Amino acid sequence: MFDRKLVWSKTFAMEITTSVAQPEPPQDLSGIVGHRFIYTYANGWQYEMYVKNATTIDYRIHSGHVGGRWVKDQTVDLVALAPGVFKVSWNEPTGTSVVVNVLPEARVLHGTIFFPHWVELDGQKTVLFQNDHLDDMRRYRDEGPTYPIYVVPEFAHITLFEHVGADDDTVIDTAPGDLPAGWSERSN
Ligand code: FER
Repeated sequence: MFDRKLVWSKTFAMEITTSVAQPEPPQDLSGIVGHRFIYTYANGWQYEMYVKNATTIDYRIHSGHVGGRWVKDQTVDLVALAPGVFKVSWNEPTGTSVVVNVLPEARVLHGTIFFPHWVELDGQKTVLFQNDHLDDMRRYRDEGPTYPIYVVPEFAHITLFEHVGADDDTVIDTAPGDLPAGWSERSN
């Protein structure tokens, strides 16, 4: 069972174990690698992320400004900030940058998306299976306009969190719009 007090003490009340010489806390990523999660941001946007391994995610965007977009094999930086507290950061070929903090046990997520201005103006250009259009995305990125950046910081509730195993290309292999009706509403 989820022991809130234990998680609180391990997360916030633990003694200082880092130093300038050793700033990195213990890196146990087993609570997020090989997991799929679906979450809905406070603005209503629904996302699905699969942490394929310690450096790679696949994802689908079920609704929102760029709903329908999906991506495989995006390289990310993934770290543990504390036991059960994870941070995923990356930059897309479109120029969009994303930082997502994930607390699976608490079902809390906070994402900050930094969209280039061209994605704010015409997000539909990015609504596709990005892997088949990487050169187009890089060209749009380089054409801009980049500024002003559209910053979207939002909390989300994690509605589904499940272990599906690492490095499985079948976890996310279908466009968001081609899934059975209500597929992303499955929760646990
Ligand atoms: C997320 C927020 C944004 C996320 C992905 C994005 C997989 C990607 C945005 C984009 O490239 O348009 O929580 O999780």
